[in-house]
Amino acid sequence: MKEQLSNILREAQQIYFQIKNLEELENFRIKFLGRNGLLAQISDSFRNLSLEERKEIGKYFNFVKEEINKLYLEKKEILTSPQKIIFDLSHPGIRKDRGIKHILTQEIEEIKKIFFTLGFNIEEGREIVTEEENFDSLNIPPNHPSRDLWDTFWLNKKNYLLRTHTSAHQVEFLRKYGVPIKFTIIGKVYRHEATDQRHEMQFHQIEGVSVGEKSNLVELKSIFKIFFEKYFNKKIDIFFRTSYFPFTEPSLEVDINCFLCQSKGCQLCKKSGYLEVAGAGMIHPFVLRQASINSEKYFGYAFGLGLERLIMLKYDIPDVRLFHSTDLRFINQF
Ligand code: FA5
Repeated sequence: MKEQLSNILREAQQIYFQIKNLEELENFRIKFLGRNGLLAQISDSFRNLSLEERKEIGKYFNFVKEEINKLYLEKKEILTSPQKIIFDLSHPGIRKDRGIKHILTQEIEEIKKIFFTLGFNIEEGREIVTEEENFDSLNIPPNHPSRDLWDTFWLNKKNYLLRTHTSAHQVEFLRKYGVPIKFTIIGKVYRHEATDQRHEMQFHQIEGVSVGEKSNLVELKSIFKIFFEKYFNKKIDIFFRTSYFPFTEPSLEVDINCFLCQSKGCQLCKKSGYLEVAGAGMIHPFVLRQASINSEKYFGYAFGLGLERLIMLKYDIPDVRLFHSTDLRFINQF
């Protein structure tokens, strides 16, 4: 009888794996656990056993019945609970959206690669700098308007601020590396100003610095030319305008044709037909001296590119504020 019972249990375990729906499950229940099922039939024959035998076989009977009942309840839960359907390999999958790198991160990686191939070390600096680093070391006098509350985010700790430009690290890395040297600093900068289509309070800059005995403006212009052609993957008209920065002499501003109006003049380019993408120039001897570099022997050029403006030109993005919006329709395009 014990053998009969173990055969019943084995059969129930085999059928368990073939049950696909509730109707098959009900047949399972009737066959094994029903009033006239296999277990009920076998229990009828207990009458012919002695008390001792009945005790022993009764224990095993209860064990088998309990096991089959467990199988029944387990399958019932699988068939009635929706989560368990994931075990059905024929069931269509649930589509999950995958995250992507933000366009700013993608382009920073691309730009780092280009400058690396042009021989520049890649640095990041810090977003919190001292007044000395951001202004004094760059020949920006104490009464200069850029130190004003309206341009700079000052921190509570005296003399500390959120860097307003990546130039804040020029002297630091010149001191660290010595000359000759070429490096870039890529990262976020902050300006306390009103935002519009071209201006954000928080944006990214790419600073380039090169100091050597022969660094000159012609090399600076070729670096721009090569960089823009590699970055935009086409020939680009670049316009150099004379300008003024206290830490460069001579100073330049660099413009590129406005993509939105094809240089006809629109709101984005303030009707000029061009977009300013960088400030640049030959490093002022004052700055070289701050880094203990002999300014009679060594010359340097530096530039600061606005990353968001470059990406706007590359992908025809009409408003800089879109970069920090959480609009997935914008973010998922790239
Ligand atoms: C500077 O920040 C200088 N430090 C650049 C420099 C470096 C000059 C080395 C000489 C030598 P400027 O404030 O013009 O310069 O900013 C540089 C670029 O950052 C601009 O050409 C523009 O592309 C971008 N930019 C400036 N302000 C904003 C803003 N509010 N939002 C987005 N991009 C901006």
